[in-house]
Amino acid sequence: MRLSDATLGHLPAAIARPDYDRSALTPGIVHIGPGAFHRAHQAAYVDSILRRDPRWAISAVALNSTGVADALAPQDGLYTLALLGAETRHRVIGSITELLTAQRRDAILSRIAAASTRMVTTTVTEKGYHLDCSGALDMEHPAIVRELTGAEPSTLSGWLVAGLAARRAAGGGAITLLSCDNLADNGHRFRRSVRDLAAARDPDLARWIDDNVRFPSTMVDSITPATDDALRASVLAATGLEDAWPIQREGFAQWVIEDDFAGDRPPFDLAGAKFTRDVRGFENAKLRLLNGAHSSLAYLGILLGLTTVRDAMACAPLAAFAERLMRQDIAPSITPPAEMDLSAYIDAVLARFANPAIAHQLAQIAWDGSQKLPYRLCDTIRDARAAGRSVERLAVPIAAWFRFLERRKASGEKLVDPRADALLARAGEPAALLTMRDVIGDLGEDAEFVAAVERAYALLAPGGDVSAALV
Ligand code: CS2
Repeated sequence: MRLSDATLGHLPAAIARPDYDRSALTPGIVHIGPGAFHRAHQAAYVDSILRRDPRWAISAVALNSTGVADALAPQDGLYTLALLGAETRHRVIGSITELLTAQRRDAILSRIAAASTRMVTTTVTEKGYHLDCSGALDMEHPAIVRELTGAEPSTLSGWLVAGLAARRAAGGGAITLLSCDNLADNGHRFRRSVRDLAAARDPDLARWIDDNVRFPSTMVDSITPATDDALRASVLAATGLEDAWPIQREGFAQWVIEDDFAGDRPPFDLAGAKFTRDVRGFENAKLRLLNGAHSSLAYLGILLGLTTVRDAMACAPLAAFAERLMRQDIAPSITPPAEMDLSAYIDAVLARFANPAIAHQLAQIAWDGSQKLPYRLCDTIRDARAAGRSVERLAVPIAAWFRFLERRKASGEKLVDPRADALLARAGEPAALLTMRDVIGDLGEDAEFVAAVERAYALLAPGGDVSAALV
């Protein structure tokens, strides 16, 4: 029997389920990119507030594939969320009430235009914003060039420019656009991604955006390993209902949102989110410490022949390296908010990484290095150089990434990265990789950093002793 509205009553009593009348919900949020992270994180927060306010259900828009709609439409948008821990808990999430794919152009645009929609949220990953290394919309990117010639929308920027134009025409009123991706200053970057295209195509619309659209920044956090067959089987065993696409995540979740909304603000604080005027300290701590250490464990762990974050943390020299990196090299670059104790934050991140209930693939974290490393490590390295601190240890994960690229080139295994061609063409030549300004920025011209990368790169040579680099 398959999970759906009609079968909810068959769930065992221990499985949490929507505590509200789903038929009374109306969509107040359009979410673009309903992948695993959205369904693990924001959709669960929304699920927790719908009893209180049914006007915030989610219309989920998948721009690049029909997979989520195909899996969830027969389930009335319902899916199971497994919260992994010593005792895994299951929760059926009911906050997604509509699933739209790019083929439904008019339906998507009317949803964005409707006055009842008060927020558009996104999880499209770093590459979905099409920004160049200065943080502006990349006007030379082929997909953006197509948007500039007025073709049908295909990128996030194009869809939102078309959607906001429809909203202005329909008198839908002010709206909040909230990026839920792991980018520093994600509100500002999201704004560039949308407003720069509007300014190039329709300057009046750009002015309307300035007057009517807010782009708060956010920090989102919850470790979400990809769905696998083991999860499908354990969900079936626990719930008795088949679910074509269940989601898993750690029990912990955090959401800090800049309090800068265009109008109505969903009461996410009632579900544990935090509204604040200053999100930057939280964002930097999370991106630089957690994600910076995650990427470091991924590239070094793969070189060591390891598979999961849990295995990497069980490798004492690697775990100790990650801890030193966080405490000694990354933490000094962060100005934490007054309420945050950085040392306790690092303790918690290390414990989360070591969670024995989670098999988070290092290969998943290794994806899209060219998009992730600028925020996760390069900003920290730049700050360390400016402050005169050593970058010897920080150079190690960059060199490990270079060796990882080289291995992929040699093995022919697919490199998941929008810059894969350029990276593979340069793999094996650190000097050439260091000239990629869109990834490394001006660090490639910094002799001290370049020398540190070259030293670490030599230590990480195939057949060499990786532990020599883990100092
Ligand atoms: C991970 C993140 O896949 C990755 O690159 O570092 O998805 C990480 O698990 C989340 O940001 C945790 O909130």
